[in-house]
Amino acid sequence: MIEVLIADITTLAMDAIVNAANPSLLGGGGVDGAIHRAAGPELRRFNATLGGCPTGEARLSPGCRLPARWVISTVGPIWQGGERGEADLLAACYRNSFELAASQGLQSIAFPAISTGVYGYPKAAATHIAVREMRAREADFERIVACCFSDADAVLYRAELFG
Ligand code: AR6
Repeated sequence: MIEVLIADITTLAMDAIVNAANPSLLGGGGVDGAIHRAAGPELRRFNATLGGCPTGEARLSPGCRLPARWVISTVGPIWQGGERGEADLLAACYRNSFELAASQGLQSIAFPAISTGVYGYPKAAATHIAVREMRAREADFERIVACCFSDADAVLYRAELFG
């Protein structure tokens, strides 16, 4: 089942929450900053052992002090106008995150709107890709949550899902 929630993703008690990280995996602003603050310094210490993550890929970390059991960090593309493979890279973020979760036997996973903040991906186009990739894995998970940080984002997700 795919659900749209308006929430701070750090509050969600899921098997995994996905982080919209940067390639260092060592923290940053936006949802990445919020997740590192809520998880505590253990997350940064663990991630320092991972050796970074290229754009489009995903890495698994323990949830540390979060209510979520695991953090899946993925690195979205920086929007550069749309001709630099951004759509495929964004889809890869969702696919690789789902693949990692499935390989661990996880049943519930929440995603933020990857790349749509600091990385500048146009929200409607990103939502279309996110929902398409969620639908592709809907049968494999008990709960898939699109965790929106604003009412406006939730309107986009609901339109894409139910409109
Ligand atoms: N819970 C859920 N969603 C949130 C939260 C939160 N606590 N905080 C922000 N969002 P962004 P990006 C939403 O900028 O575009 C970081 O510095 C936000 O409203 O966090 O992939 C990293 O280190 C937006 O809809 O991620 C990278 O350098 C969405 O999360 C860079 O930003 C994504 O916005 C990644 O940029």
